[in-house]
Amino acid sequence: MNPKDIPGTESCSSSVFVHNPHLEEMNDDILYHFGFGTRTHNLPAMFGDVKFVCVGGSPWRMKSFTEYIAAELRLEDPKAEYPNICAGTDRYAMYKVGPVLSVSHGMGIPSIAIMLHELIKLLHHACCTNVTIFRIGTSGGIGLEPGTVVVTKQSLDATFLPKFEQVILGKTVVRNTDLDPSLAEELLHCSKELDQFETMAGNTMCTLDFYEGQARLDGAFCSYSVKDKQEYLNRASEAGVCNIEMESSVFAAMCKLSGLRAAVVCVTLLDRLKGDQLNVSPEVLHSYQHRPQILVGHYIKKQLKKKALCS
Ligand code: R2B
Ligand code: URA
Repeated sequence: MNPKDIPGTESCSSSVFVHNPHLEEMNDDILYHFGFGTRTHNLPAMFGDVKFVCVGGSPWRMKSFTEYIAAELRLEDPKAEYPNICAGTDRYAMYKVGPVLSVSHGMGIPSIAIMLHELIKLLHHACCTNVTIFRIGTSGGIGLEPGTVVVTKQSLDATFLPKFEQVILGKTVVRNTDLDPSLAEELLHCSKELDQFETMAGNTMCTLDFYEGQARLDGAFCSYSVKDKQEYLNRASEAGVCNIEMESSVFAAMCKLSGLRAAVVCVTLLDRLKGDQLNVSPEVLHSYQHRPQILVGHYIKKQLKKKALCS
């Protein structure tokens, strides 16, 4: 459905692109996993002012990001509870404060891909323009002090190639995983201004699994030796991989297709050259997980300040 067909949005045009001629022929588009529809929800009224989207694995973390950014931007309402906008479904959670939308995506490529299809259509139907999107998350580091924040230069697959492959109609389609280099640069600049924790730029390996897919020795199954594992992680390191997670490749590919300026900011929870098990205390884990939020929060605050000065 064209946003122009929604009553009251005749002059609307979005800079978030969908590439699907079939949408034009639909008179309703149900965003099933969010619990919205273009006929039942006035998406431009609900989301038209969104300029920043922050996505991350856990619903709890995305709610806490919303509370944090509300306080940072002084948009908090003491009475506000920040309800989950997707209350009709428990697949994903979504929160909004001012121009900042925060959405959970679950774990792994299939889960984030479904969410991104619907998010991109939502932003398009809502006539959003100039949207910047961030994935904030956790990862395993390679040779880094736990707690280090990595801003992704390039997302690589488990063979260290910068691509995301998807089988469509029985054929493998290869998409590139470029992220916005200037946005990554600006985030690194923000980290220097903050000077609160180690932040670096590096490649991020995106895998299909947390255990064997990331060369762990502690899964239910393991058919390789300690030496095989070390050799694989050393090869990853030689390919510039600084951290390993499970969503960046499809995130980069889909954001690029839709014209969204995108960055991936993940904190490392452990050094994979030293071990596999995550045994940090809940308090330390909590403080590490907050770091990408602090960095992205600082960036958003700066951008909004700049915009206010210009207007
Ligand atoms: C990081 O952490 C999760 C696995 O524990 C996964 O979603 C990821 O990318
Ligand atoms: N998330 C991952 O995908 N891997 C880790 O080692 C830690 C968090």
